[in-house]
Amino acid sequence: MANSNYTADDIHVLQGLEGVRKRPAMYIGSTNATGLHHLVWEVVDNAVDEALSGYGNVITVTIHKDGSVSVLDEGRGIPVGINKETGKSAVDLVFSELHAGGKFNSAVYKSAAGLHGVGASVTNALSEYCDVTVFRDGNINHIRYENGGHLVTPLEVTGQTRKHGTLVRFKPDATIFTTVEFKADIISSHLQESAFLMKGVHFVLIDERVNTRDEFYYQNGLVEYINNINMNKNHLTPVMSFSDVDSETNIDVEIAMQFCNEDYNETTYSYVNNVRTRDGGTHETGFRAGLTKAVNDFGEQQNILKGKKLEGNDIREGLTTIIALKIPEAYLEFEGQTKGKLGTPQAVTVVSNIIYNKFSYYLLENKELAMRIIKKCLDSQAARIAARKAKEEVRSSKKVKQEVILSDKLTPAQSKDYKKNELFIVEGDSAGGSAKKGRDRLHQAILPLRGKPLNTDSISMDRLLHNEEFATVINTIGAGFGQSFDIEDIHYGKIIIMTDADTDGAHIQTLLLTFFYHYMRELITSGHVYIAVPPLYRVYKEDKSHKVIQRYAWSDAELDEAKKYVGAGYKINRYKGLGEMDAVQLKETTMDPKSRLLIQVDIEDPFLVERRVNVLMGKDTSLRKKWVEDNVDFNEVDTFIKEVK
Ligand code: TSJ
Repeated sequence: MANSNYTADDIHVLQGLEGVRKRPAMYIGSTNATGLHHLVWEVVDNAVDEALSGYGNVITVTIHKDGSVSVLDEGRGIPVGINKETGKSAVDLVFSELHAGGKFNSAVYKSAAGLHGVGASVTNALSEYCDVTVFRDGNINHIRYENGGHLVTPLEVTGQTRKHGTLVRFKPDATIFTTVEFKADIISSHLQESAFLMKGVHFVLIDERVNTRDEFYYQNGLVEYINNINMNKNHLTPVMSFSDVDSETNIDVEIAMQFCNEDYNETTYSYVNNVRTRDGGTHETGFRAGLTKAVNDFGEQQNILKGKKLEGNDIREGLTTIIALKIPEAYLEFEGQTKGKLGTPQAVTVVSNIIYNKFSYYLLENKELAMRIIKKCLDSQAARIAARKAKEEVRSSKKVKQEVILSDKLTPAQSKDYKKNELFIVEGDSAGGSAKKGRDRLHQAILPLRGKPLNTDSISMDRLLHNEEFATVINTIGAGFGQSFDIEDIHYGKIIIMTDADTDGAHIQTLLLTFFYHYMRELITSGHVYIAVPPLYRVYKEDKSHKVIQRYAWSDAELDEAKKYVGAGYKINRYKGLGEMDAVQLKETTMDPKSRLLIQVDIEDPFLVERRVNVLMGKDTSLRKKWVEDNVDFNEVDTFIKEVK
């Protein structure tokens, strides 16, 4: 528990906020939509820490009409006492000194804010205003900053109250960010993730712009997390959950997992002290070791393995796992550039022993279920061995690799230098025609799609293979799919999805991405999938000698620039679809590597992707319609997608 002998002197004064404004990306990663939302996480994380220490179980985030966000908790309230060294109040230090917050947080398990957080002062530094109200010891205390953290209303008691807690409201500085529009979807996803990890805490999101209120509260934490991820899947087992605390290190382990049919992927999310470890680490290593041993030992005891040990991969096919650890500060170690990987060596044995002991017991207690799991593992093993054998035969027989029969819809590239080749999957035949004419014949191939592709989120393999459109995509890419997908065999270095910049186009993108996500996940994770971004406008005029002056624009801001560049007497084409561009225009704006805009698809946030796949692709169509209406905005780079190339 947090010690309450806190004195304001414990805060060490670090440095001012000017540096944050000079180099915002150093503190929040970027100044795009992702960076913008970081401002919210910095504040929310502090409220979450207070709840983790056992104070307050409701956290309310409100998006206001003026573009500000407020966060309210029901904790003890940030201390307001004066620090002798600086003469400043503790709350003032939290907002005016870098990293001040973590310095006086003495919780046993250092969590979100204390671990990698940069602190609420960064949010203050990047805000137009930041208004703080602390309800504490019967008083309402208020302090306010404006213009990047300048104190405008010093701390004062403005009234009496019986409440306790902290309310922080801030408005991001529009001169710093490329967008200052908060997305309810992104905030909601973050709050839901926190709610899954902190059972018993209510997370409320109010969006005053559209008058909505969502609440996330889970009594069964990780079990409900898995139910949520797997809601559209065919379940082989119920969600199984295991937890224990290691007596030597006090490392607290919670694991929930579920096997699904017709899913060839392994999905694992791991957390340490409520912070996602996106690059895994020692806890995941321990989990894999313990799981593999438990299943093999059980199989051997039951005499069903026939001497062939199961590999980890055979076991984890179709398995979804959440691993959540709480590690005391003394044992905490992180690795990697972004500190996303757990390094704590003790976590290997701790997690491995817990999953081995508990899951072994579970298998013995649930024999019928255990047999179903083993059967699935044996099926995966058989498929893996068959695939390996087939490959070796192809290699050893020295036969020239059989040419795949390519669809007549495909306009292939001439080069056999696969890494340099690009496959454009194009919406509609007419755009396909222009793309065919405008392409670089040597390295660019065109595959037009007719209509909407099939939603592959909840269909059987068999139906997938009977779908001509996807069968063609699989064949063209040339590396198999599902279990037998092999990234080494892909025939294109870049797979580029090219659709109209409208809702239908967005839907087609999502359908294709869902397909890749389920059946060729490595294609996405290793960075081979891109989305082409066609321009929204062409501004042009002919000068006296009939020479055309023109410029394309991808946003309204660029449109203004383009008008200035072309000068008086300009005309504007507003492109509603790819079909409105001729081959030359399509080439120079969207296909030519020298001038096009591509976005690389990156699952940086698998949680968000999973959630979107569920909402967008699931059975509930009303959810999908609402989401598309709320979120599809082509003037902005969406978060499904990252990193502009
Ligand atoms: F940091 C912040 F401004 F972003 C922020 C902090 C925002 C919000 C919404 C809440 C909080 C916050 C901080 N809520 N609760 C606290 N708790 C403390 O700062 C606190 C209170 C009492 C004691 C103590 O030892 O008596 C210690 C701490 C760290």
